[in-house]
Amino acid sequence: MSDASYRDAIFSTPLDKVARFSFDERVVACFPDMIRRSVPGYGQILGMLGVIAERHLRHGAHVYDLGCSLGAVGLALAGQLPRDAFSLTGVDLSPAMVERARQTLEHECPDHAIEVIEGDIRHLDYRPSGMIVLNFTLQFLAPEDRDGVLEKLYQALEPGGVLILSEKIKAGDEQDNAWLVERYHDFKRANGYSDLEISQKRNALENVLVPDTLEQHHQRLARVGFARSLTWFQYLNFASMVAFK
Ligand code: GEK
Repeated sequence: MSDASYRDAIFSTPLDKVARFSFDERVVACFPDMIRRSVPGYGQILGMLGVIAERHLRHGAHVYDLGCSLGAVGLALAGQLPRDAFSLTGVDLSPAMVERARQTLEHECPDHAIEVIEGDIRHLDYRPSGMIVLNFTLQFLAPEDRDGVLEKLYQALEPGGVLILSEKIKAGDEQDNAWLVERYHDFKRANGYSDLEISQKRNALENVLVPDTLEQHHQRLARVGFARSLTWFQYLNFASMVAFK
């Protein structure tokens, strides 16, 4: 077992001060465990990306994986598509994530044209692409930065290209939202997180992860130019959308 598979115990002891969540070395070490136990449907979403790419991606087209963390999207696509089917650029702000993603991808799929760069997705010069994936990344940008990034992505997509946007969402109705959040905490409990871990992580993510409603997402996608978008997956307060250019 590699050390990338450490169990996430970051919020298992009381912290003097509530630390703001950040993607540092500590998070990197247990990230695969953390995301699998914390994001309902994470594996199913990754599994469908190759299926969607097979249907929509022009052969040999370029793909972006924005906020790539340890490179799971690249790994998923490389596992399902031949090496000449696409080239991919993963981008992440965290040097620790980028370093580990490079090692993993180099090791797991050396024949695929996959690169990982350290960068801020708000300020990148995007090249023309057939598919752009934002898998649980837009939610970490300040709300006022979200339109600007999506506008750039719309411009970068080739006609016929697709954007995949997976996000933690909130329900517009307060009562519905409370139910989803409570069942989400049950989901985490069932995956072995204690009440202390759940509440400390919730505090650490406050103001760091600001979710939108599905309606806000679809309205934003329309505002930046996408003629059509739909929600293809939802599991509690986590959803994935596809937008077509
Ligand atoms: C996966 N997609 O496994 N520019 C670049 N990267 C950023 C920025 C930014 N402005 N802000 C945050 N990040 C992955 C999971 S994790 C989701 C994505 C989670 C990066 C941040 O460093 C982190 O690696 C990633 O976005 C979010 O499919 O941890 O819930």
